[in-house]
Amino acid sequence: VQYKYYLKMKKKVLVTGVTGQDGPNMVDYLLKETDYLVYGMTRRSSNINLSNCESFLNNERFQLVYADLTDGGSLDRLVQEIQPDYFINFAANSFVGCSWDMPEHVMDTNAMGTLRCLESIRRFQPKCRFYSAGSSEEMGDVDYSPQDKAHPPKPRSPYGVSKVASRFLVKVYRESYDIFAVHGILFNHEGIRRGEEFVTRKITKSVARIKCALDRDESFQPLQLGNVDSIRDWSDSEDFMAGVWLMLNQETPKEYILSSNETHTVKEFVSLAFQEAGIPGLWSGEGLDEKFRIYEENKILAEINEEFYRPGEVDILHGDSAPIREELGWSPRFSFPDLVKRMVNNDLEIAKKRTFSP
Ligand code: G4F
Repeated sequence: VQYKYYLKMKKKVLVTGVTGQDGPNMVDYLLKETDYLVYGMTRRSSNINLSNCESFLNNERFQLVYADLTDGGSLDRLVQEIQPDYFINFAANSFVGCSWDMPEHVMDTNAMGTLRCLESIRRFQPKCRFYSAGSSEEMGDVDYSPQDKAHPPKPRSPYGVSKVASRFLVKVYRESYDIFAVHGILFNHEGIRRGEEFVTRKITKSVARIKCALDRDESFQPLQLGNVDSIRDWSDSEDFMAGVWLMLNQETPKEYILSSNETHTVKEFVSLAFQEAGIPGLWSGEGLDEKFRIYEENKILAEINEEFYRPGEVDILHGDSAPIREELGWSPRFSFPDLVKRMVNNDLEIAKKRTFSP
């Protein structure tokens, strides 16, 4: 991996999952807030989508590198070549819903993937600081709210289990080999780089599609959703990057929860997103017959489709991020309405461009 001479002495950060959401947000954060060299890792595939990487692909302190969490040899090679000072693992199969369809793949990528990263560090770069992306899905069938670090792991999905396994692997490697490894527990975090299978982006994309159709007096398919009573603690992913970096830069490895400390239902997200696009609506009906209609009109904007229910649901996630706010001074910039507004406006821009370009 070639860099200009004057860049060679700088510290190096390896960030995996660079084509996803958190990976590129972390790269943006590091290029802005540090003078380090940043290596963004992605898998080799015949059709790599780099659309989330446009802001830094040409930055002279950034380098795209290839390896795969399911291939330990490729990680070993990368760690030996780069000799990173920090290894931030955001790569994962992160869609909870799909973890029932391909549980082995999820365990292999997420849990065994963490193990492979830790093994590479242990053997080739033991002084490297490692970040493992934990999840509020580890809380699962919650005992109390808000959930803090002491909440027992009670995962409800193969995805949740994979993250609990990662958490304990990190602990074991820290205690057995004195590796600086932290496993931050991040509650839901979204944004304009969010994948379309996650509920927030699915909603904001549909809002943009429906808004364009209404503006042109065209018909449209309502947004189809599963469990709209689900309660989540949503933040903007960009805000979490500073928190992750703080966790990695303490004297001793200590883990924290990152969350907004407030909760909203999927229904509330839907209402606010349509309202943000200038389409106020109302929920009515119950269960599978519940619908979201344009206010004082009969047009259906969103409805329930059983297909999107999960075999096991986490009904409520509500994080307690007081410790990182009080001890490390972390605080978010974006509120829940800010998040919804940013995502809706971004998708409206995209939809308008698509509609009017030749
Ligand atoms: O957006 P979601 O798919 O996110 P989920 O399952 O909460 O997981 C996300 O957050 C975790 C942290 O808590 C991360 F670890 C994980 O990687 C991911 O980023 O679903 C949110 C809620 C669920 O309760 C789901 O059942 O929305 C509900 N929902 C209702 N209708 C739907 C839909 N979810 C999706 N994806 N699609 C629907 O149509």
